[in-house]
Amino acid sequence: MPNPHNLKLEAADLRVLQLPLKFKFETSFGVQSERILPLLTLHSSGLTGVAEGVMDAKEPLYREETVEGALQVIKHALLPAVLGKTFSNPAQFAATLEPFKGNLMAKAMLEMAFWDLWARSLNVPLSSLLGGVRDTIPVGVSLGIQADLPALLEIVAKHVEQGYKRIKLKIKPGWDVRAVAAVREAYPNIALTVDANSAYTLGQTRVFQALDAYRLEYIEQPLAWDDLHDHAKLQALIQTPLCLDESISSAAVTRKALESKACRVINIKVGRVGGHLEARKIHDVAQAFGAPVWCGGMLETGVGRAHNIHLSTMPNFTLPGDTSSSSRYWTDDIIQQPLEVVDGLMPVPSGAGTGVTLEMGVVERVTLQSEVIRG
Ligand code: OSB
Ligand code: MG
Repeated sequence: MPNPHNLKLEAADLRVLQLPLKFKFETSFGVQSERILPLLTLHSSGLTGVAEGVMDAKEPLYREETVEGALQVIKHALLPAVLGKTFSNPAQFAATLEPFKGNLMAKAMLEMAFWDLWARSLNVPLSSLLGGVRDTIPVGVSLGIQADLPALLEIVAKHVEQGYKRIKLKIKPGWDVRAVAAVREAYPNIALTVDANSAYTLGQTRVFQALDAYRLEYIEQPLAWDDLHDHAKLQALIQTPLCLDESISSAAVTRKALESKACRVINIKVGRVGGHLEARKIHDVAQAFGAPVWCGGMLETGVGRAHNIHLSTMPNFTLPGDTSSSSRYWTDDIIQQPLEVVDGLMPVPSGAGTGVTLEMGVVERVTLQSEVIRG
């Protein structure tokens, strides 16, 4: 065993994978039928730490980062800053990346892989190092825009029957109040939310005033990804809590969002905010404001899904997250362990680190490009 207080990063295995989704996922910004994702493995004294990136494949439609842009930053700035160096904890590791501005999804890959490596070196689950308090996490499901209302009611029925604890509907102008009204009529009592992925402006406030009638838990990211000010204006005009996703890039932004009443609920995606340390800070800021948080998803493979699960064990993750069963998304996931929801609860993997291991046969089969970089 290496000295866990001194992890020398010897090499990085950086790949790009292409994985077909079982379903077409339509949001206000586009239709996705596969994921193209970077996968990073950090090596130290025979141990590994693994993470995936959640940036857009080619077009920056969710936020600004893309896979090729991230690879550039990872290869030319982030990995050179850490490879060959020795780190004794995630704070020290994150401090090394701190001078680099933005590129939070790229940075998150390195930071998350380091946490996994560190937890494995200490032989404990990632959740215990993060301060987790649960061994199962409550989860809901995020359902894409459907062809028509019968198709929507059918897919909602299927997931309600599977026991998911909350149903989230993707909305866009023209697929909003009618869709919500139909689902609420069929299911008067389910926990229901909507996610607009920034598709509206304040000029469409009437849509959200109409949605107030349907007892939604919250409305996720109705307005522009970088506009807290208009979210605060909208929040003042409606009863339903707003939840921010795209807008929440750091604990500092979270403080401003909650102070200015731009939202009352926070969606945390560890892959979006630069890693577990920042995710935990966001969790803590929200808790101090009395605002619940939940863990969002980016259609992750089992690798990112496992990181999300460990993150979700922290105490203020009181609302169901989007980390639904791996088998919903993938015919062959890239990890060996199943990550399956039972009665709306996802078990937290109990092994060291994320508790999941790559299924290298599948990884090799779906690898588009791969490179080993040494310190
Ligand atoms: O806004 O939460 C989002 C997927 C891709 C990009 C953005 C979002 C989503 C989802 C799916 O809602 C969540 C999941 O099932 O992983
Ligand atoms: Mg969202």
